[in-house]
Amino acid sequence: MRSIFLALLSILVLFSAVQGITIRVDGNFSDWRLNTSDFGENYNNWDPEVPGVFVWQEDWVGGGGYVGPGYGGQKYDVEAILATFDNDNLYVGIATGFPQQGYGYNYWHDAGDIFLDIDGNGYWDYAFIISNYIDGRETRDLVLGSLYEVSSVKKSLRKEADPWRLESGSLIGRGTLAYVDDPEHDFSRYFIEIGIPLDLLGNFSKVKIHWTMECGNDYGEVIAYTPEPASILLLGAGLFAVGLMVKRRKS
Ligand SMILES: [Ca+2]
Ligand SMILES: [Ca+2]
Ligand SMILES: [Ca+2]
Ligand SMILES: [Ca+2]
Repeated sequence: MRSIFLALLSILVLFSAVQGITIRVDGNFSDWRLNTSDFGENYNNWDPEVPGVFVWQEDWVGGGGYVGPGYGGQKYDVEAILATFDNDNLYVGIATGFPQQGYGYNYWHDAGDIFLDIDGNGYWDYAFIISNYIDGRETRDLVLGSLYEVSSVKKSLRKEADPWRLESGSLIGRGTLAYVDDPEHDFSRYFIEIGIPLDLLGNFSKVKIHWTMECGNDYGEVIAYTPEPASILLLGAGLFAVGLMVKRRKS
């Protein structure tokens, strides 16, 4: 009996390790296990090193305000993109110096949509709307915090940073959105968090996530892998082990 109990316990432990963390879409990254109150303007480590959390980070500003591929300093810095899943949602967290209403002086630059390339095959399937501002005014007529299937995209001012925004597409459904000015720092930093119901996305094994702003001065991309296959494998292996032990005890 004891060995069966231990086997079941190990399945539970493996299962909970795969399940990862619980995200609240509130514009605070403590649920990603990051303590950002200690963070400076640049060179922070945005990787919480949590299994099932996928991280891209590039938090620096070079000479003359270079953020690569363009210039603009901290205001244009895309610092990190994090992604993870629970049973029902894909969550994305973005840290950036770029505000929801956009930024500029001679030429106003608007925030981009979060693009999803399902299975990472080079086609941008979906756009998630996180800003309805055009030239600093909230006049864009899309449903904020919602997922659109992409028909065509708008390009940024830099080819390598494309795509920037949805040009035309159809509304698929609602998700959740927070785009929050970091209350703990004087320099420009915003936390974007979104949740997209997996029901809206269908079945897939990985998704490439992309975000930039109109000028394309900086952009980020991360690939997130769905946890289901790993969980099922582990569960299958665990059940097989229990089955062997039960069989052994009977014989
Ligand atoms: Ca949060
Ligand atoms: Ca930075
Ligand atoms: Ca860059
Ligand atoms: Ca950057």
